Amino acid sequence: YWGLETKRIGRPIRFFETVDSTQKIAHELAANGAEEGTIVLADEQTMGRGRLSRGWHSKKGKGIWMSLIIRPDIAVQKAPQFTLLAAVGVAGAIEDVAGLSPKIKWPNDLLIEGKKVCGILTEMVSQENRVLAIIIGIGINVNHRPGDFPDALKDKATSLAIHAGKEIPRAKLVQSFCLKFERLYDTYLKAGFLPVKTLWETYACSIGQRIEARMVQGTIRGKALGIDEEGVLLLQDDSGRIHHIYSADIEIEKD
Ligand code: BT5
Repeated sequence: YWGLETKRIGRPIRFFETVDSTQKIAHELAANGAEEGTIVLADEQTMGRGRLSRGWHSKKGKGIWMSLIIRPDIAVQKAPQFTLLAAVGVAGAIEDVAGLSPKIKWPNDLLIEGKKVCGILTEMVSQENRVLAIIIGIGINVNHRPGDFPDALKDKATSLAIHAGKEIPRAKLVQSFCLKFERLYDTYLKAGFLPVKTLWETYACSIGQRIEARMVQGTIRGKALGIDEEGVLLLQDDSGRIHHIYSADIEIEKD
């Protein structure tokens, strides 16, 4: 029905018209033994969430609101790498299906012309430092027109249709994402994060630039040097000191 060419990813896809959050449902399924590759997909979310209990605007019929369950046997510290892996998968699917060139802003945003078109939320269930399940929430603004966004998002959000000048078939995007993600994931399981990192770098927009990293502990300004072999952001402040950033909101400074 979904026309998938994958072996595991998107098998099955559990589709709902309206849910509070696909992330919440995926957590429940994962706790009840859902198999790796299961996707929860919804046409509308009434309580879509971002990081740090922020909201995610998920208008009915306009986007892809989905959560993917995977079960790699890895240490918990590696789980954030899946935000980067998923971002590469989404970027590739957008190129293929919409013919657009999105940029990835570390760690979890995809941008088109500086505006957010996709956000990713990676959460996990673990036991004794090992991952039991990773739940990757992905929100892609697909067929919104400018007026479909609430006022608070008008200046910072965009959709694929706005840039492509036409509606984009959502099922094709899901298919393409599943295939790309499965290939990346297989590569990751065989060869580790390095090949994913190399691909990620071809899409990255914040590297080499002056940025501001806002964290719970405070803000650091400096130059983004790149990511290390674990996916951690390296930020050099004006005194030359290099900070390892595990999670933050990044603002690219305009010159
Ligand atoms: C994210 O958080 O970007 C992660 C978003 C993950 C959403 C997916 S949808 C399927 C799954 N189920 C869920 O419930 N969630 C996941 P963060 O980096 O914290 O960004 C959140 C911020 O992005 C908000 O505070 C807004 O400023 C902005 N925002 C909200 N909705 C948006 C939208 N549709 N498009 C662009 N920006 C948005």
